[in-house]
Amino acid sequence: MNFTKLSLTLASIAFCCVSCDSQKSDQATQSQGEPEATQLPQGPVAAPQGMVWIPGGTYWRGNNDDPGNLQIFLEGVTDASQRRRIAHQHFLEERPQHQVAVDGFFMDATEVTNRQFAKFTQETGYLTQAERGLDQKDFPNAPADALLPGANVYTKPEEAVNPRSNGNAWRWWAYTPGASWRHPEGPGSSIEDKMDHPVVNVNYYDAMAYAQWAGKRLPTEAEWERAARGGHEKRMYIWGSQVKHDGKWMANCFQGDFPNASVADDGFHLSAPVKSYPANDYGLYDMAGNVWEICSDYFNPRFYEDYILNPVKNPQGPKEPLTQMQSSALLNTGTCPPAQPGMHELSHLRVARGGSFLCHFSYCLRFRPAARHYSEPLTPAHHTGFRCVMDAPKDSTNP
Ligand SMILES: [Ca+2]
Ligand SMILES: [Ca+2]
Repeated sequence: MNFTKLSLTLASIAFCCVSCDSQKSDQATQSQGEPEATQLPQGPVAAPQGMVWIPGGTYWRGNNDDPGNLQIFLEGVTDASQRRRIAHQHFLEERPQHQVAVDGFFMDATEVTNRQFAKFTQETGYLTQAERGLDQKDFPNAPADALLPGANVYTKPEEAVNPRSNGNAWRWWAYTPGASWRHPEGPGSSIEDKMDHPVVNVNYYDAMAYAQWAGKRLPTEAEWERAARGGHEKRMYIWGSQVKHDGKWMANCFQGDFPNASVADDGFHLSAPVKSYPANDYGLYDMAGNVWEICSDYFNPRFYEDYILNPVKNPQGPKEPLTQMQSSALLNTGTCPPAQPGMHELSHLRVARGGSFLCHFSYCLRFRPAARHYSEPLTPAHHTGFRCVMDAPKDSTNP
């Protein structure tokens, strides 16, 4: 990988959206919704501590419809062909909606928290990608300061930007040496008062290491969406058809002028403690928003178009990885350039689901169960974490 590519990748941490500090504001807060255990689906054996049972079955995955913000992307665009292109590509990665079947499994009720991740590192001495930095041997053309330990941190733009204008994408991200799960916003920040917040600034390999230690695994994206929907077919949002429910925010996302000014009508500028919002009908918290959740699949924005030609139960995702440049080309042109020789596995995109505290209705409207995006292992980010799943015992009857 040459420096140009590394710079591009480091500068272009995927996703969306924003904030300021993660102190709870004095704005409206959500009531907590502790589901009654007796109302939740029952698995073949008792659920491990902190996990809930996700029943297997066939469900509708994906979404064919405008989630409600297409008109915002079309504002000021008069050229008919450009309007058609924008409409076609609007959340194209979620189409076509199709049926998919998965077996039942146990899933963490919450995102993995700093408290849980700290126990893992205390017992194993594990250092995350963001703490280790990059190896010059893997990126021989990169300057030393591009290899420093660190992560991508949301940084409020100095001048207001329109995120939908060409050239503005990701201008609210800064590669921040010293940022890690222990220092979410960089040197000087800490998790001292955030032990029940989701761990962030971790990548796919960090998540895999934690899962192995915990005797669990990462979910496939088919499992993740099955779980997020809570048994409700074809809903735009976990809680229904509207972005808010009964006038309340049901997830930690971004309100205000994205990415320039957060007002935190939902109570939080950055991450929130897990369980700050109501659970879904499977007893899962924060499947919408708070932090993105890394899944086990490689990411391909056109994967569903291939999958429907050869559907299988318990799909594991694409066989071949894509880099960010390949994924963008595939999404924009429908063709995928060949992989660059020597691209490191840290450049292989993995699926991320659920959106984050930086997702705004006008831009990255991805705190929806069908929404798909990616996490690049090379660039851990402070709006991305994960949760784990566990299979039912092999000798049990999978209900
Ligand atoms: Ca928020
Ligand atoms: Ca989440």
